[in-house]
Parts: sequence; C-alpha cells; structure tokens
Amino acid sequence: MTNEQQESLFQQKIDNELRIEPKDWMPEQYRKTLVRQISQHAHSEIVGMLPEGNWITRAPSLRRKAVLLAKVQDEAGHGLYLYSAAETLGISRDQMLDQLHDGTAKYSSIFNYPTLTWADMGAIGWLVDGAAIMNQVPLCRCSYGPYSRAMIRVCKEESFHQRQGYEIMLTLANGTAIQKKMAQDALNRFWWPAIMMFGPNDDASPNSIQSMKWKIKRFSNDDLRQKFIDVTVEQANILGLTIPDKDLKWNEERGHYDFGTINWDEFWNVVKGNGPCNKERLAARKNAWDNGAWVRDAATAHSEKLAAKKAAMTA
Ligand code: FAQ
Repeated sequence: MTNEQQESLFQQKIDNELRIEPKDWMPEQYRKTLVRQISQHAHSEIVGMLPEGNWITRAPSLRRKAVLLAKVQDEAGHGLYLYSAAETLGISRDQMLDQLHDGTAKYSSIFNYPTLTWADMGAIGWLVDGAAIMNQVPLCRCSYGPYSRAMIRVCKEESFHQRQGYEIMLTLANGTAIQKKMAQDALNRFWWPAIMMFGPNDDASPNSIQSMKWKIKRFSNDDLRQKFIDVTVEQANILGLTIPDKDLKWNEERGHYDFGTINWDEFWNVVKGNGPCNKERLAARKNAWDNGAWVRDAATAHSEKLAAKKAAMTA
C-alpha cells in the first residue's frame, strides 16, 4: 500500500469516529502532535501541583486541608495517566522529563502565576479547573484511544476540583468584608490568565487546523474560551463578585458575552519562560527529579536483584 493510500484509510477511520490505537498505522506528524500535546498536558498536571501544594500546610481547617491534599494528589495521578498514554507513542517518560527540564517542552502558562492568599485556592479550582474541564471534556472523544480513555477519569476528577474551588469562593464571598475582598482580589488576578489557558486566537494557532482535521481537538481555542466565559460570568454573578473586564457585555445578536482584549504580549512572555514564577517552577521540578535519584536507583537495584534470583532459580 502506498503512503497516500495509508493516509487516506487513516483519515477515513477518523472521519468514521473509529479510534486510532498504538499499533495502528499513523502519519508521523499525527504521532508527533500527540506526543507534544499529551506530554505538555502531563507536565501541566505535574507542575500544576506546585501553586496549590504551596497552601496545603496553611489550609484554614482540617477539612480544607484534607480536600486540598486529595485534589493535589489527583493532579499527580492525571500526570501519570498522561505520561503512560504518551509512552504508547514510542517516547519514554525519561525523555519527556528531559524535555520539561531543558525547556524544550511547554506546560500551561497558568501555573507560572503566584498563589498569594488562601482565596487563590478557590480561584484556581473554580477558574483553572473550570477552564481545564471545558478544554478536556472534548478530549474524551479525541481520535487517539489511549488519550481519550485517560481523559474520562481525569474529567470526572476535575469536576470535583472545580466544585471544591467554587465552594471556597462561595464561603469567602458570603463571609466577612475582608474575606469577600480576598475572593475578589483572587478573581482579579486569575481571570485573565485563566482565559489565556485556551491558547492563542484561532488565527494565531498554528496547530489547530490539522489537529481538528485529525479530531485530536474537537473545538477551536476561541470557541472553548467563549463557552467558558459564557458559563463563568453567571457563576460570578451568583458569587456577587465582579469579573475584571469593563468590556464584558451580553451580546444578544451573537448569543454570547463580548469581552475585552487579551494581553497576548503577557501570554507569550509567560510561555517563553519569563512569567512571574517560571524559573521557580522549573527549579522545583528539577530539584524533585534530582532528589528522587536514590529512589529510582533503589527501585532499579531491587528489580535487578529479583531478576537475578528468578534466573538462579530457573537455571
Ligand atoms: N500555555 O497552535 P496552538 C490543568 C502553545 S491542565 C503554554 O493553539 P495546540 C489541570 C502551544 O503548545 C492544563 N503554551 O497549540 C490542572 C503551541 O506551542 P508548541 C493544560 C501554550 O496544542 C488544574 C503554541 O502555543 N491542559 O489545568 C498554551 O493546538 C489545576 C501555539 O498554540 C492541556 O494541556 C498555554 N496556555 O493548542 C492541574 C490540555 N496555549 O507546542 C493542576 C491539552 C498554547 O507548538 C491544577 N492541550 N500554547 O511549541 C490542548 O488542548 C492544547 O494543546 C492547547 C493548545 C489548547 C493548550
């Protein structure tokens, strides 16, 4: 079969909503796109533990602490499913981590912002996990089988994360004047970075057209951003908080909220490594990797011992 015939069969399968599995033929660019997206997604989950991990020891009650701890552990689990899904495409976990540590792989821009107060735990759950769900529910129908299946559990857990964040915001917004002010301040700082999470506008998104043809992405960056804004404005109204965008206005004709201009210079600056916490986040991950060397060495030595024992017994 020629390459063109293989490609045409591959596209037919996708058009017919069949999943592509690891041993199926796939274009090299499809494989590369998935490795890029899934590994960056995995890195985001792992780096994304840092801003919230920062508050586990300072949670205001035992209940809040237990919930936050569980949430942060869930994010670690998401990272691990996603690294496993990417490994089915022929890249090793070590290679992916090298790419994170040397800066060749990206992770979500949002995790380069600092968490200054407890209210930021509410804003992250509500807005960051909320944006993540909006982007990730369609990934449950991604054309690549292992990624789509991993996303089902991830999305169920993200939905609990979003609610726990919203509940924190609800409590603060109905609390004392100082608590309400904290919640508003967290919303002010996280709103714009959260809507940047969806990526550049469609006309500046080099990967979207091909990824949508391959049904890796089901909706464009701008469509998902708009959906997120439309549902979140209503949630902010219930909280009695104000979204920091003076141009936010319901547009009857479009059936959507209009919103102000996103500061793309800020977005690209963060993506390129110059956000408020990029250096700190990467240093924390590199340290964790270096400090874990003895665990990896011990596990390797243990498995070598077991293999030697087994070999001696069967000899
Ligand atoms: N940050 O052509 P596009 C979470 C890059 S997980 C940094 O539109 P694409 C859970 C993009 O990689 C959050 N870089 O790219 C949680 C590309 O560069 P490249 C992560 C970004 O892939 C919550 C370039 O810009 N979610 O939050 C960003 O078609 C709380 C051009 O962009 C996922 O990864 C950004 N925001 O669309 C955890 C979901 N946006 O790679 C802890 C899966 C774009 O060519 C606590 N990923 N770039 O060098 C996706 O859906 C897609 O990859 C997009 C980007 C939509 C993120």
